[in-house]
Amino acid sequence: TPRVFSGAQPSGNLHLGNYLGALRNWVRMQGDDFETIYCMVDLHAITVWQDPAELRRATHELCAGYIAAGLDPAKSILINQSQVPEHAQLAWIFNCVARMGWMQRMTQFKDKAGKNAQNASLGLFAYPALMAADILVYHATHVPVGEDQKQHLELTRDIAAKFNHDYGVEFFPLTEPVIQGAATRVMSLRDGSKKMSKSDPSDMSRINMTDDADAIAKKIRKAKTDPEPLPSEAAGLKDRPEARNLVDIYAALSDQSVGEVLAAYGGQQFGTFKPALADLAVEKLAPIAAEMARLMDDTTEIDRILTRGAERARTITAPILRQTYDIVGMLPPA
Ligand code: AQP
Repeated sequence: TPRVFSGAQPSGNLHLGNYLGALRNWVRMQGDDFETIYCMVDLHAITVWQDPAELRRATHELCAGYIAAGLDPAKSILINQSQVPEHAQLAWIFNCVARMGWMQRMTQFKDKAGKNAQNASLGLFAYPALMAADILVYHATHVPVGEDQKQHLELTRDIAAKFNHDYGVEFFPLTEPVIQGAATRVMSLRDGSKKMSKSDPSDMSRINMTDDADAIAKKIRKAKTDPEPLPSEAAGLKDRPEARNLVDIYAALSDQSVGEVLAAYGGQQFGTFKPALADLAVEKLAPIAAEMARLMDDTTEIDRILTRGAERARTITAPILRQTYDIVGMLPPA
C-alpha cells in the first residue's frame, strides 16, 4: 500500500486554512488504500524561537486538533517529530545533498526571513531538507498539503533524485504532492492577497480551530469584502479576492463546488451571505473545538498516543535510516 506522510507545526493557532488545506484531506486518506502517518513537526517550529512552555502546550493542542478533526490513532500513526530521532538524523545527510542555491530560491524562506535574512536561523534556511527527511525517512509517496507547500515538495523530489544519482541507487522514491479540495489556499479574512496564517499578528485575520461560535460569527461578519453582490458564476469572482475567499470557504465546508454555491447565492449581498457562512462554519467547527478542549483537559491520553505512535513509526524509520547509512558508507547506527 502507498504510504502517506504529512504534518503541521505546533506554533499555535491551528486555523481554518490548516483544516481545509490539510487536516480534512488527511482524514479522508485514512483507510485501506493508504498507510497514513501524520506528524507534529516541532523541530520545524523551533526554526523561529518558541517559548518552551508554550511549545509543549501547542504540541499537545495540535495533537488534540488532529484527533478532534478525525485522525484516528487506530488507523494512522500519529507522531511528534522530535520523538522519532531518525527524522533529524536523515536531515543531516540531506543537508549534505541539497545545494545552497536550491534553498535560496525557496519563497517561504524569503517570506519568513524578511529583509534581515542574515539574522534568520540556519535551521530556517535548512527547513526544506528536514521536510524532505520527514517524508523520505518513511519512503512516503503521497504528501497531502496546501498550495503553499508545493515548492518544498519539488525540492524533496530534487533531493531524492540527487541522492539516488550521487550514490548510484534507486533508493528514495519521488514524492507526489496531493493538493485537493475547494480551499487549497485559504486567504486572510483581512487581506485577500495574504494566506491565512498562524503567525499573522491579527487574530481577526483567521478562524482558529479553538474559536467559539461567537468568535467565528464576529470574524466572518467583520471579514473584508467589496460592496458588490455575489456574482452568479465563478468567472465573476475574478479580481475579487476577498469575495472569492469567502465563497471558497463556503464551498469547502459544505462540500459543494463554487458553481453550486453561486447558483444559490448569486445576486445576494454579503449581508445575507455572511450570516449563512457563519452558521455553516459554526456547525462544522464548533464540535471540533469542543473535542479539542476535552482532550486538552488531561493530556496523558495524548502523551500515550504519541509514545505508541513513535514506537510504530520507528519500526519503519530505523531500517530505512540503517540502509541509508550503509549506502553513504557510514557504520551502522549503534
Ligand atoms: N492558508 C492556508 N490555506 C490552505 N492550507 C494551508 N496550510 C497552511 N496555511 C494554509 C497547510 O497547512 C499545513 C500545515 O501548515 P504548517 O503548520 O506547516 O504551517 P504553515 O504552512 O507555515 O502554516 P501557517 O499557518 O502559515 O504558519 P506560519 O504562520 O507559522 O507560517 C500545510 O499542509 C499547509 O499547506
